Amino acid sequence: RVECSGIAGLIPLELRISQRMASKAEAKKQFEDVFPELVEELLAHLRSINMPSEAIEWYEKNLMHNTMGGKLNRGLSVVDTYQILTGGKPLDRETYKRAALLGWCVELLQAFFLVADDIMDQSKTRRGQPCWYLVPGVGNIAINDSFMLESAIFFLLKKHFRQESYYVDLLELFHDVTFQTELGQLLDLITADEHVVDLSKFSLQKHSFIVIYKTAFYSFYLPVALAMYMAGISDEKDLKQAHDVLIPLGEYFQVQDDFLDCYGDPAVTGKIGTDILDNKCGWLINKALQTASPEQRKVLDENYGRKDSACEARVKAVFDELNVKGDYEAYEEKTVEKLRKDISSVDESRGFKGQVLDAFLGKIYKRQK
Ligand code: GPP
Ligand code: MG
Ligand code: MG
Ligand code: MG
Repeated sequence: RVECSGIAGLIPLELRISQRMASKAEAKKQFEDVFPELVEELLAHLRSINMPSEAIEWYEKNLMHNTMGGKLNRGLSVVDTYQILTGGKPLDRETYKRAALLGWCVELLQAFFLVADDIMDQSKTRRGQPCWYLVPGVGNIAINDSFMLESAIFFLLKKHFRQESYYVDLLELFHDVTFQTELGQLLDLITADEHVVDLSKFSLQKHSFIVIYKTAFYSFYLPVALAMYMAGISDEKDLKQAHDVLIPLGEYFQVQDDFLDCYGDPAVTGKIGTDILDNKCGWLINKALQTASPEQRKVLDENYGRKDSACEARVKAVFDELNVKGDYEAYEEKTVEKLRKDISSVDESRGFKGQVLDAFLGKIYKRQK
């Protein structure tokens, strides 16, 4: 929102926007600066058990290649949420580092999922670089590397949060959310048979389950719930208020991901879409199935999920004929309107704040990457 009155009104709009961008980049830089210290703690542990140096170097590369280089929205939102919940003032150095550590644990969880997901989806690039399993010399070792990214979370939590009354809550949260994500990934994978294409297995209802479980819990609910535990604003009722907006928000985010898989610019998203080739039960194919004529349905049946770029192009042509892009734009507007309404009715009497949810919505509305 651009304010037009008061002192802000005297500063030219372009300058205010560039200041906001600068502070966003600074916030990211400040957050990034915490990571090398955490890597050092992990490597120091390996040294302490006399792990040979080649293994220590390998773990360092795994951590750096797979955890850095993304948007870091999930991790940053732990810090942002904590700051909003504690009154909005800048955090002192120690408090900042603890909130950032929890943020990095979300990023490590994400790194663990993405390394494994790229193997399962046979993706080629991630964040503009080759997927980890495709880096020469890595191959199947990437499977163990993904486990080691997950273990880093529990090592760091134990080291820094073991004495806190909410330590068990943090552990349970990471375990529950990981299980939820795996349940979503399971349905995502078994609905996308590699050899048998059967579009009658797809539905928007199944899609909704897949995306809520594989994405919404870990990307949206987890960062906010972590910050809420740390801030001591973790009444059941407030966790539920956060959950009830963040899950639909996460569902909307993954619909965007499905849209960008087909219509995004790889130079901007950093990844090349594979959903049509992979026979995925994505949002676009489900929308197309709702309105396809018998002829268009035949083209979809014969070309969806085939590992062939000519088949992929035929599917995209049907998507264009059916204007699924227009359906997506209408979905986006309708969904955002409903989310704004739900956020405005949040009960703030116990300290939880609707602003936390607004900040998320602001970050993803009309995103291109
Ligand atoms: C995103 O799906 C979902 C995940 C990254 C969760 C993976 C879960 C595991 C238990 C491994 P996606 O395949 O659409 O993401 P992207 O488009 O980034 O590959
Ligand atoms: Mg996947
Ligand atoms: Mg994938
Ligand atoms: Mg995707």
